[in-house]
Amino acid sequence: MSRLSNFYRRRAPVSGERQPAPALAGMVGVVLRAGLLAALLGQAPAQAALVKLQVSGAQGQPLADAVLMLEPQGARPVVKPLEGIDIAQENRAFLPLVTVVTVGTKVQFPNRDSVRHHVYSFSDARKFELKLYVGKPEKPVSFDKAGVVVLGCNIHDQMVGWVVITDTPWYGKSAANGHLDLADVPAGSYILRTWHAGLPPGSPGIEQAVIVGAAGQTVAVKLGVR
Ligand SMILES: [Cu+2]
Repeated sequence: MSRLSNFYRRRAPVSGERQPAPALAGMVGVVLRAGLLAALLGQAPAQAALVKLQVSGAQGQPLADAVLMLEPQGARPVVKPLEGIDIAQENRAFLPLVTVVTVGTKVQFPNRDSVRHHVYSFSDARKFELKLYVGKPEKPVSFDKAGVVVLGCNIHDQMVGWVVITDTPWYGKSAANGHLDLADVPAGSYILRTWHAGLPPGSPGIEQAVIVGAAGQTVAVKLGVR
């Protein structure tokens, strides 16, 4: 609703500006022709919609840093690895605390502290260790399998972080208000998987079925996280 009203506000003619109507009419024509072409070729028109997600905890409080992944029930499109992803160590903590990447992404672990860290994971999705280092380790760590990786440091027991690896292109992290928008989601049937650091250790996330229509979808996710 707010997007629509913004759209009209932006397009409202001011004195001297030409009316946008002919350009809009032209765009509608192009969209209709694209749909007709797809129908003639026997394909469903690629309708992509906005999915609005809201994550809350046991007391109804908004949950930040939940990872939401919309997994298609049918064929899954190939995902591209992300570029330039860093998980830093700063003030003896992982930054960011929670990172979500696509399968095949290589992550650098720069140490921005003056003390040495020794980053490791014992998780099935990716076991590794970066032995005592300062600055940038020689090689990035490649995350090639979907799942959840718990990061730790051999020197500082209190350090903990998470990497969630996904093989769907529709994913993200909830904001401080628990909200996440996923854009350009094709209409269809999905499993929405939601993971949060407050779920029991080893949890792959909570699943719920979601149908996305041409007009999009709004989904509330409730986790038993306090
Ligand atoms: Cu450390």
